[in-house]
Amino acid sequence: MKILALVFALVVTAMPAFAGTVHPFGFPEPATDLGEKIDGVYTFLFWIVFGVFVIVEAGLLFMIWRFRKSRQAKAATFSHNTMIEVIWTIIPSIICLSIAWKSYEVLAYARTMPQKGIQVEALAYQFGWDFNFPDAEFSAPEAEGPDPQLSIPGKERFVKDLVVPVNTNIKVLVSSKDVIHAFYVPGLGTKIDAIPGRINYLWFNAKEEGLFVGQCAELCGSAHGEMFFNVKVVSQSEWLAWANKQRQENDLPALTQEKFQELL
Ligand SMILES: [Cu+2]
Repeated sequence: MKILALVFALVVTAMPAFAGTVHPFGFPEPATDLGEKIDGVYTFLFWIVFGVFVIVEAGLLFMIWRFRKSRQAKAATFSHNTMIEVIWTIIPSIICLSIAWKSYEVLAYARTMPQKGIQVEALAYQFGWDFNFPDAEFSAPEAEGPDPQLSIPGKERFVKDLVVPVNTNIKVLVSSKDVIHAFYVPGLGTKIDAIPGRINYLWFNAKEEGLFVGQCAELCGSAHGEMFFNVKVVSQSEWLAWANKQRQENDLPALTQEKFQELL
């Protein structure tokens, strides 16, 4: 009991330490419907696990107390009970089926590419990313300077920005030039492997403007931990201006508003 009280006291005294930290319990607020749906699966699973935990632990504690030695408890000798076996088959089956239902619903949503949207090719290599916009005929430029968010004292990081318009379907085709990498942007709820010789895909539609840090999430070599990129979500007019700046450098005419609408 003393140990339990000590653990409880430690937990309670540690609580204020979490105050003000970034999401001590749970995930950052996702900026896409996809991220919200994925969090929904997590929450659903959490409450099932929590319920099972409470029931099992309460049962265990009750058994320890009820059949303790000082009560001269005697072990039962029966080996089968049809009713209990039926119950412990049916309940877990229902739980597994409901988890599968909920998961496949989100999987189907994530894996169904929308008809319309801006197409992006994300090509991973050791150790960086190329982002091409095949329909708009340009590629994302190299970083202009060290990234203010990801650079640390003594280490400047040059991070490429994938700039995309807000409230727009972004259809990303993902592949790799060498080994297996992964396109992972936690704030947008997107993650998929980049496999050489194969084209994987995902899509997202960011609901708010902002900077979302992405990273390679497949151990790919010595600088795997440096494979950052940013997804910069901007307004549609800002994106058009940015796209036209890149097109101008390729000696291409500026995209008109009509042409832009066609891309969406
Ligand atoms: Cu990588």
